[in-house]
Amino acid sequence: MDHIRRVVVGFGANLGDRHQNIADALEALRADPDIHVTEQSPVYETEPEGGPEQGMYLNGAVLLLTAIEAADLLLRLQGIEAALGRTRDVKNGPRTIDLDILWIEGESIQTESLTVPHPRLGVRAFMLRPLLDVAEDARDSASGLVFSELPLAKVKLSRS
Ligand code: PH2
Ligand code: MG
Ligand code: MG
Repeated sequence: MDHIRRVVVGFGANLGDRHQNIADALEALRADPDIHVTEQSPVYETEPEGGPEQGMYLNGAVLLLTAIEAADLLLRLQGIEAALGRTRDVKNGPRTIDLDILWIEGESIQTESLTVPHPRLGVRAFMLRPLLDVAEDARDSASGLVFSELPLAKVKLSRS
């Protein structure tokens, strides 16, 4: 446990009852006593990017206040994914629920299991738009890059 800071977690679903999977995942996050969910972006319907041919995604993000360390948070997110039936067979393939750490205020992390900010934040509107919805002022602490100044920040997504 360190200090409390803002964290943005992105969610995505394109298998089963997508809205229900997202609702269940967010409920599990809220049930964690070490995590305070303070904002939620709209839910957007987005074209799948990468991977095999697959169905449309629902994507969004939540803002958390938490003191738990990134590696611990990642394990908790993976626990929620597993509890909701997430399997990992096809890279970038369809999934019941995907929970990704998009940004942690003031932190820059590169380990084998985790890169923060998310390495594709600048090239995927379905991550960047929801991030800015809940943390408009977010910046990359290593480079100083202000995410709202990225070209992709102007892209409009359709709400589900
Ligand atoms: N996630 C992927 C691969 N492709 N496409 C969309 N639209 N949304 C996603 O969340 C997504 C994706 C792998 O994590
Ligand atoms: Mg993931
Ligand atoms: Mg992902």
